[in-house]
Amino acid sequence: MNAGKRSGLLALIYLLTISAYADDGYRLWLKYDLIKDVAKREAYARSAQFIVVSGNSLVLKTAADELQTGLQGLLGKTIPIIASAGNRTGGIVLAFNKTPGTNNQLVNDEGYQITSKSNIIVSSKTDAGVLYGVFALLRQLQTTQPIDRLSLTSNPKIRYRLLNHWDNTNGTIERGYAGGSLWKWFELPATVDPRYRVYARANASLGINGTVVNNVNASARFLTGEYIEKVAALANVFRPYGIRIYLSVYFPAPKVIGGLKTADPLDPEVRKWWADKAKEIYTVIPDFGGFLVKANSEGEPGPQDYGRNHADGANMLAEALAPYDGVVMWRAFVYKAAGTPDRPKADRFKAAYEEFKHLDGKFNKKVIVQVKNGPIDFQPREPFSPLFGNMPQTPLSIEFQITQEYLGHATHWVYEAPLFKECLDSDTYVTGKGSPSGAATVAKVVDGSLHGYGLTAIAGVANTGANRNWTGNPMAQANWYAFGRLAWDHTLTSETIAREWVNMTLTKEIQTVKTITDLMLKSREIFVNYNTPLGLSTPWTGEHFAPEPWQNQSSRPDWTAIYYHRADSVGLGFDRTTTGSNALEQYRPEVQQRWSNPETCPLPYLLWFHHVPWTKKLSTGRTLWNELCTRFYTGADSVGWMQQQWAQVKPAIDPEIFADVTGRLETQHKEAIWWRDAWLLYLQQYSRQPIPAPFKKPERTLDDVKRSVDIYHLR
Ligand code: BDP
Repeated sequence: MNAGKRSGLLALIYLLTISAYADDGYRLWLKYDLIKDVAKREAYARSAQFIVVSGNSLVLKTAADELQTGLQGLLGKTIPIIASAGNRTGGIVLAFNKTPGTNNQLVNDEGYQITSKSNIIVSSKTDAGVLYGVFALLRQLQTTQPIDRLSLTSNPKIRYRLLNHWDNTNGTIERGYAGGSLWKWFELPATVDPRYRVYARANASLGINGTVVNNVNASARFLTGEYIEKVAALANVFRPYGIRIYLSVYFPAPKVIGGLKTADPLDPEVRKWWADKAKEIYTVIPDFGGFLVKANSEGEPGPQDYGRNHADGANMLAEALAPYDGVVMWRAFVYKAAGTPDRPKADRFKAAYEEFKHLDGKFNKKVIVQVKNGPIDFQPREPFSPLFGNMPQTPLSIEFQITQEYLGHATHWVYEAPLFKECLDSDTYVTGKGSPSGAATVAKVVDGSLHGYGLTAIAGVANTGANRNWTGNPMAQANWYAFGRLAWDHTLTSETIAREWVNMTLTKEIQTVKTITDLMLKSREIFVNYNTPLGLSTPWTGEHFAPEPWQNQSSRPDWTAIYYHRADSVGLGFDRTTTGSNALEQYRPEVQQRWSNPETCPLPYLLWFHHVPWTKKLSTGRTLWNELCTRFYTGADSVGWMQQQWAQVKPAIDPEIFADVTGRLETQHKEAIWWRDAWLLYLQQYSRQPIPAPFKKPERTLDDVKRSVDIYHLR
């Protein structure tokens, strides 16, 4: 074979190989593969013959480049960026206009408008808005929507839309299941991994405009000059994408790295230390976003160590930021000595409200209090935190967890949009200043419309890691995507978001999109059924993975399993009514009324609020025990159904992704049965009831399952 023929053959083999293994997930939803339908492609091309950028800024340049990159892939040709459209039509104009009075349909700075007449015009008051508009336009093409008669206006409902990374200096992640940290602290600032830019693009495509790069259990090192330089190098990469950097801070930093004797927030030297630190940061990162703080929580120090309260601590930091455009996000994830003998009615559920409610109105105007979606800790299902609606004078941000700490880590396929939506759409029954129409939902607290908060924020604990595909489980990319889309617009439905994501990431084949969307929409309920049905929870200490409802030893009562489920010979569940901890009193009377009565309490929340007898008949017609068995069994069986459904999508899915998910589902099925068996065999000791027909009793014994969990814990 001559050299020419041989190289031709090699090229062919190469092409075949890459087309068979083309998708390693790295490109996320920004694939921009060539649109296969020629007619469609040509129609798009007629409306996208050139790009004009009117205005000049770093972010605007990004917008034009992103548009050009996207179109290059989708249309298969380079669309020129030209100085002015003149009389030409059939192009895309990016217009950023700060003049008041123009774009007056745009209610806030980052909103955008897309109209198509003779040209497609993407306009906004700010360059960031244009960038978001560009990604929205590309999304139209990626999901094969028409672009010739566009009239779109979209505004983010929440101002600060952040990812929170729980990443450490040594490259580990507090709760990461997709490899180590994305940030290579040892190499920064001199070496800047190109991947940081890909990360920024992905976030900007969703409208995420901020990122906290380090763990809330923060190392003081992040505030040293050495680390500020590293963080500044990341900020330089994120800036062109409209993303600001924030840092989690270690409250006693003035002592630990500043050499002061105290970190008392009322001490003048401490205050000066923070003011100087802020100045040092803003000198190198002029658009620094601010501080996130976990204080007096789970052993982290804080203002209470000096007899001060959360507001004293937060306000000190806010004052340090006063000269700058930065904010303090002070977390309300606190729980102290719940359930100790001297506080028999104490309940971890009530802790955040007890510590924060009375501070309403006492925070500096630059402070946002960041509240987890539920009162405990990112459980597969929790009622909304009673703080929402109860701090009318304090901007509250909502913190969701994208990383699957309690949702089966990287082996379980759980699409989280329904979880986020369930909380955002919950009615607090609070009446507010603006009294917006409809229910006073958690979303309306968070987006500021209920109480008229000026600062509004939402945070998602990131699920990204150094794995090539970013999230370990390829399906978990959808959770990053869904968080970002909902942060922009919480009225989007879980289904719309799922469809978009599948179309852009996996396939456009109609039946397959349907099948996968359906799987996604059902996945969270399936998980809840085999993991924590009817309002069970598993926030005990450890990795938050293995099932151990028997766990009863820990340094604190609220770090045991038995604290939460309270199984005994009578029944199961935590009584939070007046006969128990009365946590329900923290909600509005309308909520209390519904949830305090076991007959009207929705079944998904039942055991959150009631200790229910095993033989009690539920609204399903089954006894509590039989209902539990039904849910655990159907939940685990449903993973079998997921496997079957997934098998059908093979022809329309990239082989690498198909194989990856197939493998994970197999593991998920085994683990679902493990959880089911662990819970039911353990609870059966108390219920003394048989596993009802048609379910077959577990093949293992309680001792077997306990042993397997012990082995799981071996290092
Ligand atoms: C819990 C995690 C723990 C975090 C904590 C937090 O188990 O690792 O530090 O939340 O949010 O869910 O601070």
